Amino acid sequence: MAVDYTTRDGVAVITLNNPPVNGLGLSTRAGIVEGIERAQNDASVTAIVLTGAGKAFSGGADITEFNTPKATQEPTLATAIQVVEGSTKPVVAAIHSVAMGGGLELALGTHYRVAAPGAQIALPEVKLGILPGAGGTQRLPRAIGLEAALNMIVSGAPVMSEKLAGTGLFDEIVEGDLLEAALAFARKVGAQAGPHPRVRDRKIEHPNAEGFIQFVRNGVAGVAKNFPAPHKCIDAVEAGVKNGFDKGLAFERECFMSLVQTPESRALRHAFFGERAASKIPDVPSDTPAREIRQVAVIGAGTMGGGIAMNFVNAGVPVTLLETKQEALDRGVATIRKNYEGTVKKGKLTPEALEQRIALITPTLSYEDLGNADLIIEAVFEELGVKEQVFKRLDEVAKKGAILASNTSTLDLDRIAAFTKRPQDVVGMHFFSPANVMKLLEVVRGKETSKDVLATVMKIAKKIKKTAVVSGVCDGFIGNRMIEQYIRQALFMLEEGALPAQVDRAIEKFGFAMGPFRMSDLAGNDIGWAIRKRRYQEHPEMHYSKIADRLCETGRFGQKTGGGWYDYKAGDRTAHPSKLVEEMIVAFSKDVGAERRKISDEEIVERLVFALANEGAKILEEGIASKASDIDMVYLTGYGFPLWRGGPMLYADTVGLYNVERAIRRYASRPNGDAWQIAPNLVELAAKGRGFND
Ligand code: T1G
Repeated sequence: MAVDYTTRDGVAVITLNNPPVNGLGLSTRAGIVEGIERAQNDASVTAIVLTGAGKAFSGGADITEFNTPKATQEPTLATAIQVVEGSTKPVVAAIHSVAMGGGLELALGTHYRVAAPGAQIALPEVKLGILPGAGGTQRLPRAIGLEAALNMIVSGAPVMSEKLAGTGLFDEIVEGDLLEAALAFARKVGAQAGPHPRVRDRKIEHPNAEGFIQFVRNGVAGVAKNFPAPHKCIDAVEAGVKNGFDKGLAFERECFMSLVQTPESRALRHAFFGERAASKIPDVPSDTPAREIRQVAVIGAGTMGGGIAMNFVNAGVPVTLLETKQEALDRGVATIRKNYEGTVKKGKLTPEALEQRIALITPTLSYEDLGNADLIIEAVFEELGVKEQVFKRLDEVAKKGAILASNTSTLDLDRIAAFTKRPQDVVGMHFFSPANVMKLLEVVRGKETSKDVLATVMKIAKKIKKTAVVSGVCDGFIGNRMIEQYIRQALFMLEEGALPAQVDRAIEKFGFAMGPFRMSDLAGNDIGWAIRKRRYQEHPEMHYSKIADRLCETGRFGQKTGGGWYDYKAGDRTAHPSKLVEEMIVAFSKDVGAERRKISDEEIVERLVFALANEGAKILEEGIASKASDIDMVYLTGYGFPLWRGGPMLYADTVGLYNVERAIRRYASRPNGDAWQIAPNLVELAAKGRGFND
């Protein structure tokens, strides 16, 4: 049983004991009910303390049980809470560390609550695309008032327990030994005659509940247009305000049962677990000892190097920043300072903290100063010869056991590792620009990269708040290899009849932050041009539309040249459809003998997103990525894929691989269809009625 039961001087102590976070799975719920009943039947017991072992009071319902029979098997959490609330002997919750979701709802069913300071108190269900489904929308407003409760429920954000002192949620905030204090409190109330106070019996007082609820609705409308849960949270709280506790509880249950089935909730839960699963590397045991990273060095103080350095100083890790020329070094440090000054202006950083961070950066022109670094990351010019010079030099100066990381996004990491005598210490750390902002970090595993290097990089990635995903060595790793197929389809569609604005609008309506043409104009069309030129050399068999080359030949590299796929006014990033480009596209179609036709938005979305999923399937098959959720995390955190769709692989699962296969075969039979080489594992899974994420 995931619950322990003891008695201490006439007080029963029920301890949730279901590591890692005392998730309220079926056995835990059954244990709570059994403990309460056991205490009722023990005449020597006058009161009950309910607490959690380990690092949480409770992290809530066991999300792994969702959409399985266990989730709704009695005793459900609602039943367990009713049993607690119905106990004739007072139940005192002793809360520490974490009381979230169902964990807080359970505590709200007790008669009294004492908490240690520093505990995270939250109803984060909305972040999983659901809502508190065990009375939280009804009890929390009665415990801490309508405004505070609605803010917590709709945001899902944690509040520290001491901030809730003096509210109806906590009877005491305990600085010392929490259990002893809870036992003393229990003995005190156990001596008092019942009935003991129930949160559900309190009133929700508010001078203008209707007005406040409308105010919250207006606030949510903008940010939650693709997420149904926040709206339902408000509906459920409102139902309780208007129709009383019991009706509100019933309505909450209805809302929960409908939300938990939504694709949005599936996507958000997928992202929750995907984020955690990404840090688990199948053949690297979780207890692999990590190397100590006390000092980092970054080579190259350009945009990437500067951003990379900021990640580490933000986490309090000192960085030696190396450049080859003084003015480049000065410029790099000045840019970092300017970035921080911007953050100070926004009130998100104090001037003192800015100086502390800058003080953690040691600029240098000399490789000799890198001798004490535990991790050295190069972010120099993307050319193999330059990397060779850097890594040969690092091999000479870096201390034994230092990790040598390359930020390369397109070069072969194994070739880079071979420039050193320590390939086992070489790894890829591919940051995404701007490196101090984008959460994604592709950790590229060379064939010689040692397991403890990987374990170390995954650990330091967590410290600098990155979502690290391990990729094998291939051209473009995971993200860029897939985006190449996405861009290929986008270019073909221009040739076949679409225009840049239509393609961008269609995929942005699907939910991408930015369509391929606006993105290319922002990043610089010359970057794609250089990659294609290399591609034409290396893979002449790969058929590309030359339409983008035609654009680049006119020097239209995008925002930086005042025009690309779109026209731009000086100092304004707004993309204006370009008549000149439209004429160029139409003329190009004519030159290549392509019959222009109307292309539907649906076809645009299918060809772009299924191109991602199909390439992702090959990446899985080749073992470049170890799990489909890793690929989804790459797209959710690095490429602006809509969170509420869960990533390209989950989206393909949601559409159904049978339908994805049929669509791909349809496009493969049309002009430019040779670009569609359908992934064998996609076909196999479709035939079995399964998905990538099963
Ligand atoms: N269910 C199942 N597993 C969970 C879990 C949960 N609620 N919370 C965490 N885990 C796993 C997690 O996957 C990881 O597993 C390990 O615990 C450590 O997590 C009816 C229906 C609690 C603040 O949304 O926010 O209650 O990778 O790395 O950084 O209304 O986990 O080790 O195998 O995050 O110390 C609502 C979600 C559920 C809280 C701890 N509750 N969890 O953070 O550890 S829905 C939540 C968290 C609900 C009711 C509804 C955090 C944490 P593994 P971790 P951490």
